[in-house]
Amino acid sequence: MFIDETTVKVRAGDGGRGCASFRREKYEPWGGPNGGDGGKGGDVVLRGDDDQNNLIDFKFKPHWNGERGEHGLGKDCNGREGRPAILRVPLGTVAYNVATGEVVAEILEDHQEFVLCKGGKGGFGNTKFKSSVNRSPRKTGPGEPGETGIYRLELKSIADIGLVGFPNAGKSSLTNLITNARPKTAPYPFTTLHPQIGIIDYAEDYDRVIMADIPGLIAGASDGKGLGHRFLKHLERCKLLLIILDMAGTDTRDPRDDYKQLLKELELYDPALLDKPRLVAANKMDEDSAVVNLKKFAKRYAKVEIIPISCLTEVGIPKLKKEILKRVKKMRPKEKKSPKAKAGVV
Ligand SMILES: Nc1nc2c(ncn2[C@@H]2O[C@H](COP(=O)(O)OP(=O)(O)OP(=O)(O)O)[C@@H](O)[C@H]2O)c(=O)[nH]1
Ligand SMILES: [Mg+2]
Repeated sequence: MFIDETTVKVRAGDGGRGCASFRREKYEPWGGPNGGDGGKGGDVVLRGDDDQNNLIDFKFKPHWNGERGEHGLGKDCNGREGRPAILRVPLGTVAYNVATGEVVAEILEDHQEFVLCKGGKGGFGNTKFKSSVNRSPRKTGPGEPGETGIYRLELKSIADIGLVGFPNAGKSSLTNLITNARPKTAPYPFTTLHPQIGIIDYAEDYDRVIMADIPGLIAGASDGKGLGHRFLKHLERCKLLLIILDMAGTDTRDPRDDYKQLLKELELYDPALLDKPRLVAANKMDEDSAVVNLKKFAKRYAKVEIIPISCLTEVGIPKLKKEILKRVKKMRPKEKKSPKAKAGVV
């Protein structure tokens, strides 16, 4: 099961109570106050974890509580801090506060932490209430309650490029061919039911590009047809969209209409997706009908650059891989070089 949206109810630990106690020893029957403070309650923390790839853990365990801080003890012993509740989330997780709808955190790196709810402070022991006028206070502080909240967690995968296409266009075949991911491929629609993230390894360039294969889109996806727009959020972080067209028209559709429909569905989900750079790959070029269709397509979309490929014969695949790297490199934020490095000193 792949879960990319879920709600959690969290509660940080309460602070421990302060202690009222007095020093009592042999020959010291009226010693001063020595009650320790209560410990702080455990926080509820989101932590990025590279090994997680979906939010399934939180679907089955939606309640997370930080531990209560221990109460203070006599002999000036402070209570132990409560252990935090750590929610290990996949990279790309966004947390929304359900009450306000605000984004409270975005976890993008391994081990990145964000405190969702703070544990309550521990109460003071009676030692802290000692003053010049009250040498033996019995007063202690109660621990503060821990914060609570309901948060929606949403996973928006981190990938450089996202595949967009109708079912059966060959998205998963391409993913199998050029990345380390092995999604299932089959001649029926909706073989891929959830996003699959793969890495394209460019060993000769010492580089790698992350690609997301997402379930196919069909006309009317905005109205919930097929798998609808459910998985389009995984395209939001992509630098480049790779549109895969079944140029052979195997499912008796016209690739020209497919292209138009795909762009329309992207726009209906979020017009910002159309601002992302796109690359169009015409797949199944090994079939005769594809050659004819490609001519027609090129005529209608004269300005669109198309890379003809075949996942079966691997024609055009090296060119596509190169083009992907070239475009992704362009989109990466440039590293600022120090003036010394520029001058070649270091
Ligand atoms: N002839 C030919 N068939 C191909 C080519 N690429 C993929 N196919 C076939 O097309 C069918 C669908 O391929 P998939 O890779 O599963 O398509 P998909 O786009 O991932 O489909 P969904 O997961 O359902 O959205 C499979 O039977 C593949 O063998 C190609 O270049 N040429
Ligand atoms: Mg697929």
